[in-house]
Amino acid sequence: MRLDVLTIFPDYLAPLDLSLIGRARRDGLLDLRVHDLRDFTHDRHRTVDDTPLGGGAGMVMKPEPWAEAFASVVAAGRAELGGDAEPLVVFPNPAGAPFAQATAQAWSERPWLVLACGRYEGIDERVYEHLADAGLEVALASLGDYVLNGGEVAVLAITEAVVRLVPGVVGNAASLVEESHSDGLLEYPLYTRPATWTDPAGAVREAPAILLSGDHGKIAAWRAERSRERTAERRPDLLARREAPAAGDAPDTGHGR
Ligand code: JB8
Repeated sequence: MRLDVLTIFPDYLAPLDLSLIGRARRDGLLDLRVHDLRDFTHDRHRTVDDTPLGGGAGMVMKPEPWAEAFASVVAAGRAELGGDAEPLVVFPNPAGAPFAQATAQAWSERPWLVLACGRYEGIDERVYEHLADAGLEVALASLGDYVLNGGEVAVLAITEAVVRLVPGVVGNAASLVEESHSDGLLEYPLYTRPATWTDPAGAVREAPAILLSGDHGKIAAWRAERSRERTAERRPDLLARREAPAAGDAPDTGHGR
């Protein structure tokens, strides 16, 4: 998978050299390029922002550096990936569509994402219009109903959620099937040794005996029950959605618990 990130803070993306994503890059499963938006300016001060037309607080990102950056990054990607490759252009945006596990799954199956990090109060609206008119597929994605200072932290989260679903990136593919949200429910509780643990306050805490029974059918049924119970308690919205999926929800996987 090819990922291009556009940002005025390239150093913010340094964690993508580490851990699972870093290994995916070294293994050739991920070709990640980080570009400094200021390299697409032409003035002495490398200006990317200006005051909002119509007035208001803060600054707005100017359209010209964005248009030049996209022209450069999209041309380079097309040349390197081959003639028919087209990117999905993703803008983290608190006014975007909710980014969920189903989004991560769908995007992990794409050959090429361009992730564009806004800053200040946001980007001149004409940039989105220009990209759509140029025939590019554009998605605005929100991590949740809160506001960050810019798109970089969202791009870190989106990249991790997407790249770990690329085949070969996570060593044990079975762990991707069992985790929270893979089937629209929260994961069951996990335990490891010691089966009897005395906590620092002196309380003796037993792991559920059924997990030591060796009866895999019973263990699966117990976990399914805990999964439902926990989802009903913490995320009733997820259970409601499984009963009556809304337009735009993830399709039923057919292996729900
Ligand atoms: C300026 O909360 B966010 C987000 C916030 C932003 C920009 C982009 C994304 C640009 N503020 O996802």
